[in-house]
Amino acid sequence: MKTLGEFIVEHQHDFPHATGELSSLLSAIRLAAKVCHREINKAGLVDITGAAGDVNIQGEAQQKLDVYANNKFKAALEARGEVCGIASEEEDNFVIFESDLSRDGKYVVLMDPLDGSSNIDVNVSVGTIFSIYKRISERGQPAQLEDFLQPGHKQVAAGYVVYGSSTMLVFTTGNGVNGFTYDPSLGVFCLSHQKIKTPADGQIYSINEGNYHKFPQSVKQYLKYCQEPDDATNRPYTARYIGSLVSDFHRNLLKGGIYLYPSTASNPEGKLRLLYECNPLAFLAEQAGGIASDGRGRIMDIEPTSLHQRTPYFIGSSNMVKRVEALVAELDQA
Ligand code: P6P
Repeated sequence: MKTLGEFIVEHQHDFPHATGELSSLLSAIRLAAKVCHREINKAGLVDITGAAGDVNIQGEAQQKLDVYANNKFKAALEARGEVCGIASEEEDNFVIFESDLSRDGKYVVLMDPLDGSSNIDVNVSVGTIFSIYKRISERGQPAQLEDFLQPGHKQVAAGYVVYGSSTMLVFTTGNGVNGFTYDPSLGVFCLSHQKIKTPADGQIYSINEGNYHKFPQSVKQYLKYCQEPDDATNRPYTARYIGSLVSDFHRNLLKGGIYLYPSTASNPEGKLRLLYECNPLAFLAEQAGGIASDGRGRIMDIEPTSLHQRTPYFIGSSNMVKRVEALVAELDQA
C-alpha cells in the first residue's frame, strides 16, 4: 500500500521545476479533500445541506456545502505559501492571497470546489475539480488576472476529488494519471489506480438528452450513431448521465466513453466553464490517452478571455470524440 504522501515524495522529481513547492501544494489539496469528505459524508445528518441563501456569479443557488468546500480549499491553499491566489466558480473575481508568505507564491489554483452540488440533497456523487498554473506576474507582487487566463496546455498539474461510493483523488502533473482511494479509518489516500489509461473506444455516452431539440445537427447525428444497432461496433451504446461532471468523467475515464455538453440555443457557449472544469479534466483525459474538444479544436489550446467563460465540451475516448469532430467538420462544410 502506497499513500498519496509517499507517492508525492517519491515522484516530486517528476514535477515540473520540482522544488518541493508543488508537492506542498498537492498536500494542501489532500488536506482540504479529507475535510470536505468528512462533511459531505454526513451532509444528511446535519443541517449543512440546502441552499446557503446566496446566489453565485453563475446565477445558481449556492448550496451550503459549495460555500464550505470553497472556504476549506481556499484556506488550505493560503496556509502553505506556495499559492499567490485562486479563482473559483464560487468567487466572482480571482482572490489574491495578501500575506507576505503567499504574495511570493509561485502558483495559482483555479477550482470548482463542489461540482454537481445540486445533487447533494439527493445523495448523488459530487466532486472537486482543480487546475494549477505557474504564475506569470512578478513574484512578490499580488497575483494578476493574466495569471489566471492561461491556456490549458500551460497547466503544471490538475485533478479532481470524487465524493462517491468511496472518495478518490485523481491527478496528473504531466507524467500520467494516478488515482488514490481514501481510507477513512486510517485518514489516508492510498494508490489504487496507477497510470490510468482510457480506452480509445467506449460504449458509453453521457449527455442530457432533455436538451435534444436544442442540440446542433452534428450532435443529433452523433446520438443517432450511438443508438443505431450495429454488432460490429458494439452499438447501440449505453446512455449513462449522472448530472455530475466529475462522476460521469471518472466512470468514462476508467471504462471508456464520451461526455458531451454541446452549445444549445439557450446556451450558445455551452454550460461548462473552461478554466476550472474543462481544462483540468482535459489535461487528465489527454494524459490518459483521451481527447477533449470544443467540437472544432483542442480545449487546452483555447486562449481564455474571462474567468467564468463557458465552452461546448466533448471529452473522453479518442475515437469517440474524433467522430463528433468529424461530424461537426462535415456540417461546417455543408
Ligand atoms: P444539466 C453540474 O451543475 C454541472 O456543471 C455538471 O456537473 C453536470 O455534468 C452538468 O452541469 C449538468 O447540467 O444541464 O444536464 O443539468
